[in-house]
Amino acid sequence: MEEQYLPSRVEADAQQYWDANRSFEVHEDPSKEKFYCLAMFPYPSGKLHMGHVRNYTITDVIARYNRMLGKNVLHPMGWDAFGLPAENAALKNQTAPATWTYANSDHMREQLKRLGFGFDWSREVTTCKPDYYKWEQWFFTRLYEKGLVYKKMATVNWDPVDQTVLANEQVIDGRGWRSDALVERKEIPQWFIKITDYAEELLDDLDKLPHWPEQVKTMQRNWIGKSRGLEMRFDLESPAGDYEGFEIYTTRPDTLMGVTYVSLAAEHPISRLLAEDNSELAAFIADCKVQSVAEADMATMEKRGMDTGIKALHPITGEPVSVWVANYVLMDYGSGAVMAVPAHDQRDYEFAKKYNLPIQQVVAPQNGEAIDLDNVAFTEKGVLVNSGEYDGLDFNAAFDAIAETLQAAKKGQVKVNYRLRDWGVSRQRYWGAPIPMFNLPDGGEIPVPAHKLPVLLPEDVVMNGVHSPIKADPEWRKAELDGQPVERETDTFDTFMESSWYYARYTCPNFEGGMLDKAAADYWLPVDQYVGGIEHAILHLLYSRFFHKLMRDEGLVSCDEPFERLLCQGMVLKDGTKMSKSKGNTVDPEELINLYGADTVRLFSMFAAPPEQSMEWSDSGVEGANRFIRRLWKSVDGHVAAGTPGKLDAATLPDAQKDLRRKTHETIAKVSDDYGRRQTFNTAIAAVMELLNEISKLSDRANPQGLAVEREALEAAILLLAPIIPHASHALWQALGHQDTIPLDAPWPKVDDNALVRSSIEVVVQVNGKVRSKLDAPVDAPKETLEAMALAQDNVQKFLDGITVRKVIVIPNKLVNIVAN
Ligand code: ANZ
Repeated sequence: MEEQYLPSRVEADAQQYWDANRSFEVHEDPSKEKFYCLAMFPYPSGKLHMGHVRNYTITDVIARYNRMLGKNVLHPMGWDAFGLPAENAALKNQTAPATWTYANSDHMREQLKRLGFGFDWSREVTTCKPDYYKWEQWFFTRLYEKGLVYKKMATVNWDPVDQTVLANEQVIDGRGWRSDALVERKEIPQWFIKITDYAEELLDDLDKLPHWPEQVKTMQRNWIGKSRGLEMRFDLESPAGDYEGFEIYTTRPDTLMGVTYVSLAAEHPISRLLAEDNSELAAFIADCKVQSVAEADMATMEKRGMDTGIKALHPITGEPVSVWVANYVLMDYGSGAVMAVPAHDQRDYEFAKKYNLPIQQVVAPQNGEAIDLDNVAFTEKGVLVNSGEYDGLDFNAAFDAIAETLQAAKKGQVKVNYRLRDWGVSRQRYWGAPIPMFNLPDGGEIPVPAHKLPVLLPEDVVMNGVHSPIKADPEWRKAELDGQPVERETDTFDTFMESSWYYARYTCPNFEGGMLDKAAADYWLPVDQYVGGIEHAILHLLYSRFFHKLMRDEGLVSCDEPFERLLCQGMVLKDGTKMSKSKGNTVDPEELINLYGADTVRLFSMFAAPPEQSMEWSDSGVEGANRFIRRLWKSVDGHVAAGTPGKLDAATLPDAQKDLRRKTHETIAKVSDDYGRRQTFNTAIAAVMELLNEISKLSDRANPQGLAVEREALEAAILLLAPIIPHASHALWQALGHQDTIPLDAPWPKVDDNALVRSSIEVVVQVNGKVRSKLDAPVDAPKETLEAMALAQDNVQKFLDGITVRKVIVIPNKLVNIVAN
């Protein structure tokens, strides 16, 4: 072997070997346990950053580890290739988005290869290619036929100068990024997929995911937002037009007797009707339209409203209460109207304070304490007061009693609501998969029939920065169906559509007979280990889970959930802040590879922190990782030069050699647990570092037995590190004479339980509670022996000088404490 560790040569050699032997190409093999390891695929933005390196090192380590356990491991890679950045880059660089995207993915593929990631490149999926999005389009038409897709008016950002829709990212301080015009909200027809039909299952099945981080499941639960409440009717004192009343939805029917007014959403039909002959109200409603409807903004924004002047009747007391229009009531939640209980709801409270509306307490704390309604609402549950016949009831009893009263009066019923909204998938951008719909001359539309799919997106286009090239070109939309002229839809899909099923397509990326090859999908799915950023905790993971259930119901897959185990890796920080281009604190992985080699980069990124915690970048840490590999290299080199090991005869070894063997097997046990159960690769590396220290301390190269023990220790170290530093391991394994196997396919080392048995153990000796000595005692020595050994120690004798031993406490294999005075 080379005496010097030369990473560039070592890495090129190993990569060539893997390439030539197609080491990472896998096929379904029912005789083997499968393991599907997946990293969230990258957007081809130009070049890899350290976040990618960390993400893909984690999956590569897990994939290689499972392969060494004997499993058939699928570890694929591809490109989340559609999206707005390509359009922006196209404008800036005068290239077509496709050209830019393909060039970037070519470059990044080479970078991934240089890092030695064991991807099965024969399965590469590129979502902007027609052989991929064709099936997405086909699936959408299937969903349409099943009634899971519909069209409705929905709001977009409209740039009145450029006459175009803007993505949220293109609205800067309320103005168009290009025109600087004030952006308006405009309603246009858009396509939706009925994810709400699956809300209950998406919620319930979170319980089937014990290996997902609790935090992610909580975020999904909150996003789905299931609540149980009461829908009830408030009649109007006198009808407004055709309206004799309206429904409200509440999760707190126990507060019903504290209602002091009701509020309608600005878009509520009664609000609109009343605005017809109330110009002030009309102006207020128009004003509400420009405000944000984002939930976070709704909570913090100033509560504003207007009294409509009409009255509604309390469903139990019949008392009239005023009807307001309020900016914090959403039209698309519940029924777009709320009963306001200022004493017990903070939004209503702020509103009532502002407009001087009455505040009436109807709930008191369970413990009888007084509440102070001068500054905030009392929003906890408690016992009813000032509520007539319901006084004294707790929340559940009040809920049931009031529900019963209203149900009997046909004025209300129990209702479950979800915060989750249907998924709007229409985008007015160019660089996406065309929505496969034909618009008909009479205004209707039909899905593009399967034989006319894919609806191809032209790649050779010139971007002008204003309109999507397929919208700007009147020819593109022209099509024909059964001899009739029809028009292609020019909107494209939300790019979350592509990322929602790529994991399934990897199981059969070249299948032409359908969206998925059932046999392949059933063999590989679900993904056993998914790894990606926490920023995808909600949308990407929810949409993927939804798509999986849709595909299951289409008969394409058999399991219920796509991702068995989820790991969300932490951020890469530098100087305490997230590494990012905008902060200018990035480190270029490529430069690091040139300096130190890929193995060092991989080792450092796994050593710096456990995978789900953030890791701090440190130059000295990188150098340390590199030094460690060189030290390992030197150990192997010295070992090989020292001669040929004999056959290991464990029984006859001297103690120091037994100790080294024990350390080797303890390390194997620890590292196996760290890789498998704990997924803490940093402590696994630390354990191998310790082993290497022991090797240098205890090795005895003077005789064949000593060499055999050292050989066993070094081989273990190399195999245990093989998933993390695969190139160096590849070379070192060969240097140790393994010409026919490579670490990649070597079996994971096994613990020899006999080697773990200790012949002696360290026992601490205390005099009056202070440590005075340590004994090397035989394992399980009887109490009397330990006591005698302890008392014989020189240092113990010294402290007992002139005093009398009163008592000796012995904890076998651990401690002897001598009490004396
Ligand atoms: C009266 C009440 C009293 C309420 C009280 C809360 C506390 P979740 O749990 O998220 O489902 N609400 C209902 N529809 C609304 C809409 N369209 N826009 C804004 N708010 C709406 O929330 C249900 C609660 O949110 C409902 O219960 C209602 O206020 C409000 F002490 O009714 B509550």
